[in-house]
Amino acid sequence: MTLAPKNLQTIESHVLDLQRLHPSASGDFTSLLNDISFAAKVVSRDVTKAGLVEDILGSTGEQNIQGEVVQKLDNFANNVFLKCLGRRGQVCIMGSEEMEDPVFADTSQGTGKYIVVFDPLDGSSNIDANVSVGTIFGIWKRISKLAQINEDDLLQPGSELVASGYIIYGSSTMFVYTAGNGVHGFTLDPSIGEFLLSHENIMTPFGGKIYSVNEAYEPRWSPEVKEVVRQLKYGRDTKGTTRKDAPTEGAGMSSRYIGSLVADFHRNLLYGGVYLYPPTTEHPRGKLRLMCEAAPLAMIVENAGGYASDGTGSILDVVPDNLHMRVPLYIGSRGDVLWMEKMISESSSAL
Ligand code: AHM
Ligand code: MG
Repeated sequence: MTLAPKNLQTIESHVLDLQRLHPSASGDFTSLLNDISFAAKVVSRDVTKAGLVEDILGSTGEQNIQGEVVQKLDNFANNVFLKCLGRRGQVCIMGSEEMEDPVFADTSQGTGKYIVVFDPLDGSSNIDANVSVGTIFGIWKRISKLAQINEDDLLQPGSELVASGYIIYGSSTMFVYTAGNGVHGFTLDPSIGEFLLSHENIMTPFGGKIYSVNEAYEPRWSPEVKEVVRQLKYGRDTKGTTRKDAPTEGAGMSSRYIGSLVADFHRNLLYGGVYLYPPTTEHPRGKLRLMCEAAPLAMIVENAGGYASDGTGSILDVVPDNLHMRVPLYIGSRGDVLWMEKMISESSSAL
């Protein structure tokens, strides 16, 4: 018996197919995605052998702009992406969760058409315990002339993203991206060093059975968030009335929380479900960052049929006021997120 190989399309050829749909395309976008996939392979190689290499685990002893402990691998991944992105001058600005200020890149060899914002290693507080971590990226287009690039080019809402994606360094390494033409997942085959198409056109269920939230923060939530999570859990409100307008009416959901956004998001995208990081007394505007976490994942989820909200409206409509702006995040199955948004905005407006 001969075994037929599964789909052997690489991410590079997938992006090239996309480029062919736009005959006037310069190839800048294709080469930028190639740069990202190359950086992802380098990070994957080092994350997966982290426990074996001396002096790579643990923290650097420093804090980032968010006041969070910087892991050595955060720094490493950040440097890899900075080095690899825009090698042909396609990128004019790079922003990273790990750097206070954006980097204005050398565009002398190219068009400087794109802005890339990324979280090089999300969930890195889990890394020493071998839990899945990830990279998240968003790509916007410059709006000003090359010689006049300014903050407006960087601070664009998610609705202006031209592409976004994430890489999950898990039991296998996966690259998931969208350029507005569906969401496609590629699994790294380490024996040939290529990301191969494994999940074509991912669609997320309208309603899910999983909710993901750090429930230990319950005492620090607003009453409306407490009520939302209660109804996700029990399928009914405090008076025993069945959860209304919900895709999974009447049934309580199950809970899964890794504490690694990419991993929680990826699982819920495939199985259906919601991830939420609501405001807490510690983080009244939410903990997660709009530009390098919430907006790129919002583009992914919307292209997979889901939805992302800040509790009042679409994440994609939120205009950043700075590179590190935080937002509350409710993301995943469309029906469930719309229901949460309605619950939260109705009770807030009743106050
Ligand atoms: P990070 O970018 O510094 O890793 O922080 C983001 C992470 C997410 O991956 C995760 O979902 C969340 O923070 C967990 O936060 P908490 O420990 O407060 O539940
Ligand atoms: Mg992060």
